[in-house]
Amino acid sequence: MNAQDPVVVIGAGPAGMSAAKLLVAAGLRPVVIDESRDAGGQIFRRPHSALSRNFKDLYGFDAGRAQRFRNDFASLLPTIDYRPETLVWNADQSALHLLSQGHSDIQRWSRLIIAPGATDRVVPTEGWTAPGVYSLGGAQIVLKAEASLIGRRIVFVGTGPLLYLIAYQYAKAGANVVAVLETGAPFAKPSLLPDLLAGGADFAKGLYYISWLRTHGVAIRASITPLAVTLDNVGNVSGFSYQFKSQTIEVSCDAVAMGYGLKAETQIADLIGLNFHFDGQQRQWLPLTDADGRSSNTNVYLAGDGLSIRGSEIAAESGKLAALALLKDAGYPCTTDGGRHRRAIHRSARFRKTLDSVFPYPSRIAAGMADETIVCRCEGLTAGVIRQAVHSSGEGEINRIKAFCRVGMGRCQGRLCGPAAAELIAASAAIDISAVGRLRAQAPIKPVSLGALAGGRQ
Ligand SMILES: Cc1cc2nc3c(=O)[nH]c(=O)nc-3n(C[C@H](O)C(O)[C@H](O)COP(=O)(O)OP(=O)(O)OC[C@H]3O[C@@H](n4cnc5c(N)ncnc54)[C@H](O)[C@@H]3O)c2cc1C
Repeated sequence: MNAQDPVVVIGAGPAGMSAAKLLVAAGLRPVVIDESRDAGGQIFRRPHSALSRNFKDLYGFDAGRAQRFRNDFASLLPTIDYRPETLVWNADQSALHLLSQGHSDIQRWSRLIIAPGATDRVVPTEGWTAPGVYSLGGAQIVLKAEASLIGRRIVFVGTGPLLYLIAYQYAKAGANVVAVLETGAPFAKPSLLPDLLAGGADFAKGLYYISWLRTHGVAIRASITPLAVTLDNVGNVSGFSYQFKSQTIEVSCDAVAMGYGLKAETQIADLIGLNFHFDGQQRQWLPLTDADGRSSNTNVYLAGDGLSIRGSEIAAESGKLAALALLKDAGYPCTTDGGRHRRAIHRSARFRKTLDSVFPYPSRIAAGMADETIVCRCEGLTAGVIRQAVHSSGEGEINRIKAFCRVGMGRCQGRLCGPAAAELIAASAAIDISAVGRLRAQAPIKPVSLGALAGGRQ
């Protein structure tokens, strides 16, 4: 570490910006890097500048928080070195490799806060690579950023709170939401009610979305097994079929949004060489930190959904903790020890744990995919090819299987197919999912052009 180098924050979402605010309050001028055009992260994503939409339509119950975030950001802007539209595509123990508007650059850092958020977790279903099928988060980006809909008659399938939120946002925006199909059984366990009530306003919002959808005639079905996206004779989405209580049902639609919870964006942490642990509750590998976000590298801190999937309010609290930890470690005087933020995170833990059990990643469905289903769309690999690689090699570690069949070797580097491929490998090798390991991150963590890296424009 060179103390002359700046403190850098990756991510201008709730986690990164709440960290930056405390760093500025302590007299620092952090570099804040974000690949998006505007600050706000996923929850406060802004519409394209040519579109005018009011806050209530865009952010619903979160409109007040979105406005506060924007005001805070505007007052912070002169005091930070803000780099929008800048992708961190590689990282090591002293520098970040950046790409901004077709130009590559290197940013050295003395201390680093990593807050890159999360991405959708998908379960491949036959037909999922057809045009007209979107991830849930992708569908929301189309709506929030472009004020557009992914189709006219849309099926929402998957699990998790975002399933209902985004179906509700689409219905409110005038879309015909044909059905919301849930793989979990969230309404089947009244005994969990006290733990869910601990979620307070978040739980109330979830109930509101569900009852709004129901009272507006949207069919909501739980405990379903997705079967296939059906296509018409020119390859466009024409329906979605699923199994419900041993019945096979097909609904007609022209678009499908699917998502099964979120997956932390951990590639930067991995490239820097941080330690990870397998979180059985979230069924994913997460960077290992102490309660304040200190990682296994003494100069690197993590916060937000990129550390653990806990929602936007906890993302902001964890950003503050990471900033306080950094300031303390770097010898800056701190007026607070972070107890308030730690307690807020602790209070939410019961609710988050229950949410994870009510909306589990459907590992059984992922493991049971039909042999013909494409899993790794970058490499065009089916479930059958991955199973065959496990059986013929006798291996069960995901990087070994990658070497045998190229799963996760394509442009997305396994960000999309990794979770489902891991379930498939675990089931085929008859080992626990934690024994499958995690795909090692490789730069570039997102697709970048060789021309841009060579110094030219994209
Ligand atoms: C698509 C999507 C939509 C969501 N919508 C909602 C919603 O409407 N309501 C809700 O309550 N929760 C939503 N969530 C959950 C949500 O992510 C949060 O709980 C919250 O936004 C997390 O805050 P964060 O700061 O940790 O991450 P984020 O808000 O995701 O912010 C992370 C930031 O890091 C930037 N970034 C990531 N990788 C890089 C990189 N390599 N280089 C440079 N910049 C990078 C991103 O551009 C982003 O701005 C959504 C999640 C996803 C994935």
